[in-house]
Amino acid sequence: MLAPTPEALVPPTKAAWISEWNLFLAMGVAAAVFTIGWLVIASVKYRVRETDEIGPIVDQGPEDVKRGWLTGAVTGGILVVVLITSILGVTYLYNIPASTPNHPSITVDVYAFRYGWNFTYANGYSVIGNLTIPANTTIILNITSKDVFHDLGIAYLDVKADAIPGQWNSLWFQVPTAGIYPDAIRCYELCGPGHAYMTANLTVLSPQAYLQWYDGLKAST
Ligand SMILES: [Cu+2]
Repeated sequence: MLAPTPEALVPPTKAAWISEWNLFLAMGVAAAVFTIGWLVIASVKYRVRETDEIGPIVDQGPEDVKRGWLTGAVTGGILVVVLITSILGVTYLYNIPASTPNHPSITVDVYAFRYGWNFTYANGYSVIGNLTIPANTTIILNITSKDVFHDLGIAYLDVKADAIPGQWNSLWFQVPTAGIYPDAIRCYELCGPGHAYMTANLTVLSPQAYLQWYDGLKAST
């Protein structure tokens, strides 16, 4: 089974991050064009000419107040749009989709340790270094640590959560394409000399193949 290119993967969580990023980029570019553009126009339009008589600075009264309100409204508008979309994006990403009979989700407990990842399934099957999941299914990872702080991240999917001893953190994702993703799961919190090698493979099967694999497992400790 060949691994598809990372670009082929646009799971919902990643799509949410991409649209958030694009919006911030668009607003940043708009703010830059507005600010730098105005700076250039103003410095040409209001430059000192030889014929100018230098006098005291004159308060322009209502004109200045109008400009002040306009600047405030533009800045405030940008901030409000960024705030609302951030709240919507974060709410979506942290709201784990409900499991339904038609779209059942799969929960796997993840125990981080120096230096590896243990994945424990609902039937008690436990494995180190490889997470097997079905494609097009909501996967929920409940993550904790057996020793120090770690951080589980899957760059292909744009998901990441801290692994903290005595605490459970959750994340969810879906992978649209079956394939094997070597070392897709990595630690993102410096945890000791073996940190760089603290990886695990992600194996994504078709839902039918996953069921077959899961049914064939014998619970191990
Ligand atoms: Cu680490």
